[in-house]
Amino acid sequence: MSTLTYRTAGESHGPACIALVEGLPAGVPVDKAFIDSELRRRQGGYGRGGRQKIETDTVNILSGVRRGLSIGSPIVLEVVNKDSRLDEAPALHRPRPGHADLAGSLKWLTTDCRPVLERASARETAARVAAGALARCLLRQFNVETFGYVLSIGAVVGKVDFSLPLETLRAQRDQGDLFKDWVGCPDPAAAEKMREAIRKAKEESDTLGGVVEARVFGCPPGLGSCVQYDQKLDARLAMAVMSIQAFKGVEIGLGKDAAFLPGTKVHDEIAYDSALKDTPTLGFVRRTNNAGGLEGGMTNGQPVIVRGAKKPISTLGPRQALESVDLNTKQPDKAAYERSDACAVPAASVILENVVSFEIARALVEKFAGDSLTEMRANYDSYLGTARKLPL
Ligand code: EPS
Repeated sequence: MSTLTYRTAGESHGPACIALVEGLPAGVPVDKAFIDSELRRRQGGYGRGGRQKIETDTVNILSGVRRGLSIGSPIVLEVVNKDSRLDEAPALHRPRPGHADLAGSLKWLTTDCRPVLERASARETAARVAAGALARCLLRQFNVETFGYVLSIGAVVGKVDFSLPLETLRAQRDQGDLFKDWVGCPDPAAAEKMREAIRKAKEESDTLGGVVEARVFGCPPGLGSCVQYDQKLDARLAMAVMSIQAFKGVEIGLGKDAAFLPGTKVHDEIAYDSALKDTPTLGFVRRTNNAGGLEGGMTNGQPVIVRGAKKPISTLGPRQALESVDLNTKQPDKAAYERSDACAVPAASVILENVVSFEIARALVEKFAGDSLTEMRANYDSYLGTARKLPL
């Protein structure tokens, strides 16, 4: 089975973050400027700390691309760390509650949390965003588009009107200065309250989490599968989202709220509109999309809706340091302080958008497998053409 995969490597203060992407068909136009713009968005957001003033993330494409087109071989993406000082970075003995410090130190039998935190750091998401943005170069060829945004920060919850055109929502989401006051929420009133909440958290040396959502438009039906647990697209999305640093929850569509409602209020009734038969819905329309575009682990032609809940950053300012224990002395002490962010929820929306996109691209490659984009497109057109003729 053809598949699209990626692995990452790199420490937060090592020389670089790396992604190795395998299975991208040949002939996909690779838009380096787009990958760079996603990396730049990931660096932004109100509440980021000092690190982003040092870094200017851009991608170096080290293999698998010739004259702007993928050639079918493994693709190595590199994002260089300017703040590279892994050997000089000091040891850390007082684990931060909520971080990987304690669990990782016990796992690797050390009292220095440094190696653990270096790999557990969310810096790794630079590689994942690069891989996701590369996968979006393929999705683009099939008119599949992902929109990620911030739904809530702390107690402030936005309300987004999805009857508005996507360009309007994107313009609203992108309001503000990326490196000063951007919060990534397409509800201007809520965005202002989010800025205020982050300002207050910073002032109090505290941190804030939030909920981010990604919607994927233009997916044909039948991506993923119901036949085996590890082929269910919702399961794969859940794993991808839960693997993002600091994420503690994931939902598809209505998510956990579906458990509190009767079936009559949850399931999306099916209608047929022949005027829409040439769209990826094949004409099967729904008034609601509580399923979040996924039924039985497969896309149903409706937009895919995925949410992730991110906990507040676990490195708290010195004034708020939480109780911990010195791993060398076993004596009580305050948790170590490392330079960090007060809020990275806006960045998390960019990470979610790209991580979700990669999983959609993986499912697309599996269904319409081909060594080249031309072959994949032929398979895609043939499938949709046949599906439109049902019953055969
Ligand atoms: C992080 C700690 C901070 C964050 C980092 C994640 O890094 P530093 O210790 O270098 O200041 O800035 O996130 C990034 C570097 C990034 O690019 O997103 C952590 O401990 O997880």
